[in-house]
Amino acid sequence: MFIAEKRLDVEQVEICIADGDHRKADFLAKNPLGQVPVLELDSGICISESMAICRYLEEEFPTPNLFGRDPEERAVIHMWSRRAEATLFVPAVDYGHHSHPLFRGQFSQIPSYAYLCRDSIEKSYSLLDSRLGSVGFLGGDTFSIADLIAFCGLELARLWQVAFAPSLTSLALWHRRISERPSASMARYS
Ligand SMILES: N[C@@H](CCC(=O)N[C@@H](CS)C(=O)NCC(=O)O)C(=O)O
Repeated sequence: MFIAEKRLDVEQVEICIADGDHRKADFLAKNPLGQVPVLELDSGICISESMAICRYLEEEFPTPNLFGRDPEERAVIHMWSRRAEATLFVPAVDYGHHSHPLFRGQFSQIPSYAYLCRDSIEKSYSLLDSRLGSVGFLGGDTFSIADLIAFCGLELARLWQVAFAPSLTSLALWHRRISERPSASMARYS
């Protein structure tokens, strides 16, 4: 989604996790953690960790700006990015891992932890709704990495059937607006 927002033409190589491509020696040489995504530079350096990749691309290709244009804007965007990640994105990942039959063989599922994750997601929806009652985007007046993280977290939560309540009208309007961005097709599950 970040690459699409930047309108960059980046060669993509698919790694099939179901076939275990991410555990093969050639991929582990690029990322010893055996996880996607990895950005392989022309220099041969491999960058993994999504936020490290996004920050690198932001510096190399500053327009459109997605991390903030001055210290104040950068701080506000960082604050909302961290909130979106900690209260929505990570709990959405963990909720799936600890509740969905798909992951039963892979994780020692802890139902009480899944419950806490669900609670965090629902509280996050309210937090975001109240923020979006006074601004168009989480970081202020333009789309930023904070919206991207929140949107991806929300889409993942929706995949696990943890939808937001229709009464959260500011969140619903924001969600519709972000869904209409061409880049959103990269993050939507439904
Ligand atoms: N902290 C990493 C997490 C990456 C991650 O969890 N990747 C998942 C797919 S979205 C993966 O490769 N899972 C395979 C595995 O962990 O075996 C990041 O932000 O990029």
